[in-house]
Amino acid sequence: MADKGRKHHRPQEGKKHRVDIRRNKQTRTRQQNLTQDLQSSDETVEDVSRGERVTARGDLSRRRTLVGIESHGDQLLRVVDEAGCRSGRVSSFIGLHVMVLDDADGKEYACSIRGILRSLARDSRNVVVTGDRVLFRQEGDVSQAVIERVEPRRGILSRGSQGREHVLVANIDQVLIVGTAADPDFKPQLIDRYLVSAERRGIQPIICINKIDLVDPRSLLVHVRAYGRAGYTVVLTCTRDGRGIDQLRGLLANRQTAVSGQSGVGKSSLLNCVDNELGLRTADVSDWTRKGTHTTRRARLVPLTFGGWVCDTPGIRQFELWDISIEEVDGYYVEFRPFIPYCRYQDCTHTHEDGCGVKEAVAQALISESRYNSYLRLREDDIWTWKNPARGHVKQ
Ligand SMILES: Nc1nc2c(ncn2[C@@H]2O[C@H](COP(=O)(O)OP(=O)(O)O)[C@@H](O)[C@H]2O)c(=O)[nH]1
Ligand SMILES: [Mg+2]
Ligand SMILES: [Zn+2]
Repeated sequence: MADKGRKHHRPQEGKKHRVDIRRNKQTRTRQQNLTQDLQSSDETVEDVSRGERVTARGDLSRRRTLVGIESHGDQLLRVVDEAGCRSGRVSSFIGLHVMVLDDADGKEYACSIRGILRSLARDSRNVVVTGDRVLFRQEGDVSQAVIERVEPRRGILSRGSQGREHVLVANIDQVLIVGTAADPDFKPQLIDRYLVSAERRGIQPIICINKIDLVDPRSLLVHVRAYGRAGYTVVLTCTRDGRGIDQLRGLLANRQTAVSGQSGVGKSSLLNCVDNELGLRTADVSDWTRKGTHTTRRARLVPLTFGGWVCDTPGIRQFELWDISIEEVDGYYVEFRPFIPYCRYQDCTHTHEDGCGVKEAVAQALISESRYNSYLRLREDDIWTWKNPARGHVKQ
């Protein structure tokens, strides 16, 4: 069997690597070793697919500690010997390294990924993602470590890319949808797109309308009421005079939050206000000009000093409604739901039909006009065209 692989994983060789590491040239050595580890990990995948002999061999199994595979929903998980493993959370990606924040000592470890994990993932881009809970093992006495296992995910934000799911961040409790009262203009239909996306994923949304210093806040009341009646939490904020910041801080404390919203709405400014230790860059001009490259940037977790995490999610334009069809959108306008059963036609679109329960509810002011209008606009949006190339031009 895997002669090549076995040779590569001879324990002596592994030991030699470790001895090679000198503190004075730590960075350089570490980089080489990580690259090497990524290569050898890939060969481990072959070893495993060829049978169990790898685990049966004492020396090898001690190094590889492969015990088995278990399935959890649609995820395949690796069962590892937890002795010697540490638990942590993936905070970011730097080059080839996955940065993992250790639960116990709060330090960040640059990790590589055990090759077998790649063959367990349905998609190579989703092997390890920001927010993942992982078990990792330190190898040698430097801060070189390997991720051994990725825990089951919940609360995922993802986007579609060529018909496949690309997970942006895992294990979030809620999504903060940031819009503006002005500059750029207040766009309820955009907020509603994010809401539909959050509802689709079963993630609790919080709506934040920032820059209220630029308008008379009373002009927002009709919208705030509509969201409130639909059951959403709305917070009005201003980073200039601090209105709403305490309330926002309370909503973020001890929770893991993905922050969504167009560039320029004040996401970074808001986060700096709720936690002035963060020092995030704001009004980054390159954020505007590099729109195209946003999609390749990975999400980064930022710990809050008062507990909890936030994550600025890039690639937001693309991920919004990629896995939702126009026919199911009405169900994600949560306050429409009670009235849909009263529609005469089962496939009612609530636009032109007679005997429509939703339109009736709008007429009786049981559903707000602003939300209903945003529903109509969403249906007319060209996102449905690029989602279904057959219907027209494919838009990136
Ligand atoms: N008038 C006003 N401007 C704000 C407010 N919050 C942020 N800004 C400005 O909006 C611009 C974009 O802010 P930034 O935090 O970089 O937005 P991001 O792209 O969403 O992270 C900056 O020029 C900020 O100074 C606010 O409450 N009121
Ligand atoms: Mg920003
Ligand atoms: Zn209807």
